[in-house]
Amino acid sequence: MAPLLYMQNFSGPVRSVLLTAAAIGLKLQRRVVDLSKQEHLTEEFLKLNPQHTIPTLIDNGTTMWDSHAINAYLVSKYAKDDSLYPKDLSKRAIVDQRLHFDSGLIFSWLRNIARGMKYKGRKALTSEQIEGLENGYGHLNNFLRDSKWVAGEHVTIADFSLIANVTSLDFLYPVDSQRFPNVSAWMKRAEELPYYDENREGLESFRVMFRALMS
Ligand SMILES: N[C@@H](CCC(=O)N[C@@H](CS)C(=O)NCC(=O)O)C(=O)O
Repeated sequence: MAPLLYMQNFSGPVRSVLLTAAAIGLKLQRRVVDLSKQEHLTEEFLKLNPQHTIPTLIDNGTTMWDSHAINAYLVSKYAKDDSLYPKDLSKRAIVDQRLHFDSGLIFSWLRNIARGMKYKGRKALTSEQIEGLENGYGHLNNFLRDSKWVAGEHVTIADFSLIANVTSLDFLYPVDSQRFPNVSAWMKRAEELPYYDENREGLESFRVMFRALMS
């Protein structure tokens, strides 16, 4: 049976899993968990994931969450080769560093900004948030200085995590193509991936949601 993904596609972490599955040609069963209806806080969902986050995946009786862990698992188990998550330890270390950069910095600012808008009624970014994003965009621009993708010449799951979250952030605080040209070029490059629609559709839902919150 195909792995079951609990999801809502406005979420960047969810979109990174959709990109990974599409890239390896894996069909997922999709079950929407509507955060606005607090479906992630039901007893049933909390039994699966007490941290109540999406994406959450069930495969063969194993439940897991955190998009980065899910993506590494899916590639290791289902991909026909290891290019998206190399087995070579030196290459993998770079991919892992970028994944942690996404978790610890990029997504962490996205979550901070999104929660401020959803729960505190903020309509714009604070100066601290802008500083955090400028720092994040700057590091990403450096990672992309000598390579097409964030961890080298091949697309990896680190690109999927970062592209999903950076395209969301780009709506909230646009990436300045003069100051961060490598990031802008990488975002355009990602749009050419044959499975990029997996990001596009949910990104549009994200934009609709946050356009309303910011107006
Ligand atoms: N690091 C996690 C973050 C997951 C996350 O925070 N997802 C958000 C939606 S974008 C969520 O489920 N929020 C509901 C909550 O935290 O209660 C991942 O990459 O999967």
